[in-house]
Amino acid sequence: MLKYYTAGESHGKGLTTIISGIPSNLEINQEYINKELKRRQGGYGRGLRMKIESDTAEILSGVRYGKTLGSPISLFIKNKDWENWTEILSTEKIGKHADKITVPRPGHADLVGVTKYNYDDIRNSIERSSARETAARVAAGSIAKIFLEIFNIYIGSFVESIGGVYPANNFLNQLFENKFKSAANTINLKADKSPVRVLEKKQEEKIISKIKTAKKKGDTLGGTFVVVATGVPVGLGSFVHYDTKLDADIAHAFMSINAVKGVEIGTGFSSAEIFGSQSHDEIVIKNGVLSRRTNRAGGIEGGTSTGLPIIVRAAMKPIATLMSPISTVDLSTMKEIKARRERSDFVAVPACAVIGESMLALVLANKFLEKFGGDSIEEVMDNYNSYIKKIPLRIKKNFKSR
Ligand code: EPS
Repeated sequence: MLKYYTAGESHGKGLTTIISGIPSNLEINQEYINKELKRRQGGYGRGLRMKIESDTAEILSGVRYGKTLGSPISLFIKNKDWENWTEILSTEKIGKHADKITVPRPGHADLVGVTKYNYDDIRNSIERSSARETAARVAAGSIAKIFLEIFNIYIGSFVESIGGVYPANNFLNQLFENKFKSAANTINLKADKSPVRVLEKKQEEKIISKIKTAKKKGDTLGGTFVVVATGVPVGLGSFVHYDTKLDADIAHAFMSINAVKGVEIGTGFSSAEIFGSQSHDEIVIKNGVLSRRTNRAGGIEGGTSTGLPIIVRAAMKPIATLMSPISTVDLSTMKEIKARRERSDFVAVPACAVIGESMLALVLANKFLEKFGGDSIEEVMDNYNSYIKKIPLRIKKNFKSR
């Protein structure tokens, strides 16, 4: 239903995204998109590139007088750094080529890229595999968020840990115990105030000191982050086929974020260590309606949303560019050597959490449109309202004692 593409090299002219399938008459607030892009750029531990860029998206198509037309929406984010790379990243044939990069960094796409695409310069691998591309995803994701918010679906995130430094009171437990009753974007009110997007002051101090140590040592760190969506109606996704499952789409979307190596929904891995009676969410009646005592399933059962908050946790590996590099092989001499240093981030977990919000928004908007799809926002609203209103009546009718 909803599709998007991104294009653009890290140090090229800019990044483009085309998003299709968004219904007509959705009000688009340019400020909203730019605010999301700014959130992605933040975080203690980022490198000098973020001092050069101040990302904003130019809308090239699909919107008229502030409202979507139902046609593909294209957005362009200019790379300010391009001015310094016009020759190295020239799209034209030029007389003198930039010096070739021949030393691959372990952990980056450098070596697999030159091997697979038959490149003669590692620069060609570096450019498109760079996490700069995620700016375009956040631009697309912010359109998905604007769409979801019309239906009171909100998304928020926080950093759970960096370099193994966890909070004393993990907010995740509150989510699993089904005690969090606010809209998920309220999590951002707190997380966005922290330079590392954590929810605890003590933990923030410990993390910043750990990042300082990493920087001093010329090293990098990864971490874990949590993305939550509230207001998701019961019934997005399905159990009927492997490719209809909501959790499968979420895992795919998160795993596609640069440097993410693990994705978990609800209590995920830890549920494998306990009894079923301690794991599943009991079905109860609260105020006359069906409800759950807990939300350890993270809002998804049978590949389908349960109506409870969607809880996704993901792990990001440490950044691959090290200022005190580890060993590699120079492809021009085939001799062992230390890897190349180049300008990079030391930590990007706070940004990764913001990107996770966009990825979840894109998956949920797609599944929402699969279920309630229409050409205009009004048509989608009618479909949604009719389904939501009739759920209790249908259950009552189908199961009344005979
Ligand atoms: C990245 C390296 C750094 C990061 C970049 C991702 O860029 P540069 O090589 O220009 O210093 O800052 O991330 C971004 C530019 C961004 O917008 O997130 C890498 O190698 O992946």
